Amino acid sequence: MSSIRQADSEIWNALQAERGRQVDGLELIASENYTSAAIMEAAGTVLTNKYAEGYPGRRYYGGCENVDVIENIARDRARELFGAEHANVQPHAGSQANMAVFMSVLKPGDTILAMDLAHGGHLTHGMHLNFSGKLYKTAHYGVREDDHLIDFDQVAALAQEHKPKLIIAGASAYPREIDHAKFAEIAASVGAMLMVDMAHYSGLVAAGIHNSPVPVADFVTSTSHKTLRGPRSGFVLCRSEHAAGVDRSVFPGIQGGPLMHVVAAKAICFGEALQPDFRAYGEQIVENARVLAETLLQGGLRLVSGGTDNHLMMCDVTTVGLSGKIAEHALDAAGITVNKNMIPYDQRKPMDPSGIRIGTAALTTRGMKQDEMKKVGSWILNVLAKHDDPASIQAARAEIAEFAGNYPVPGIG
Ligand code: DSN
Repeated sequence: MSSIRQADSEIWNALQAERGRQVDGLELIASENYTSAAIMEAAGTVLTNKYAEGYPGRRYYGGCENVDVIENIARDRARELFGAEHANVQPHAGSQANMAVFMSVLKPGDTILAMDLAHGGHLTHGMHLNFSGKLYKTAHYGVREDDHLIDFDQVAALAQEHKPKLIIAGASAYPREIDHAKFAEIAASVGAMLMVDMAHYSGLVAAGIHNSPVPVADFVTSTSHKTLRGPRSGFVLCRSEHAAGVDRSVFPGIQGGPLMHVVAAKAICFGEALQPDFRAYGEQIVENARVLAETLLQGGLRLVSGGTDNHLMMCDVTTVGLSGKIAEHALDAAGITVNKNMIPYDQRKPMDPSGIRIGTAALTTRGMKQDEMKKVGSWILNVLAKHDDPASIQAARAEIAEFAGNYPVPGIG
């Protein structure tokens, strides 16, 4: 890092400030985590210098003998970890993984059926401003108003009505385990293919805690940086019959040269997730979320679906007289990072919704357990209660920085 300091003080200063933010604060964004030192190092290696368009053994550039070894290891580990017939580890991110699947099986104007963004879905699941909503006709299912669980009667009815070519399961803001087999049954009943976007919970699938979509879905996509704890990137798993289509779709369909430094980092991530201790990490994420959710419920927050059985919870902060935006800002000022989020049937607008989304993966990586979650929950409740009292917020920030200092961030300290 000293070369950055010498070469570019502006970037160095911002990096140092970010390092301090990550060490001193409580990271509760449900889609974030801390990579191991090895993964972070891999992302900063000589591999960033190498072009490798194509696939191992079939490249459009010379000098690919070493990156071939790396990509083959990444693919093999991804297949082993998730029990998949085929893996493509080149997508730069989750959006590209989803786009690659769409491009391999859909034509513009085809219909997809996916979860509504306002109920917990993702932008690439047919949101009208996203490429997915512009290129394809989209029908959206949601959760029931009374219990906030996926409304499978609605999914089945919409599938019958719209006869989608592709059904998408998976969500960015859904606090419950998803029944992939049920989605597969509905897809089969209307002759649709099934894609599961497991980006948020792929670490829980790898740990054997969340049911795996791989045996029942035609395609499974994921990012690698959320509960899976790898570098910021994506990948696609699929059945052998779809392998050539997905590969062609990633390259040359939507991407040029893969980011080989990130592919190496993904290989290390898959290797780490194959180790026996990854299961304990996954179990602790879920247990931490359960305890944090209980603490927040006891403190008067309403939780979407009444709790959680994965790594995240959706809190309705209007029950304590706040909006999501005000809650996010107050928590940020105290060193607690969350994101404001729409909750199902929200009456407010996306830029100032009723909810905040909270996840426990990153704090679990720092070694925090149930007792720590009770403390974190109390800080959240106190900061929300004193959101307009700068002295209280500053006092909480100091306490949190001292507390957080006891839990090292891998690769940072
Ligand atoms: N934007 C991510 C999230 O925060 O959930 C999903 O890709």
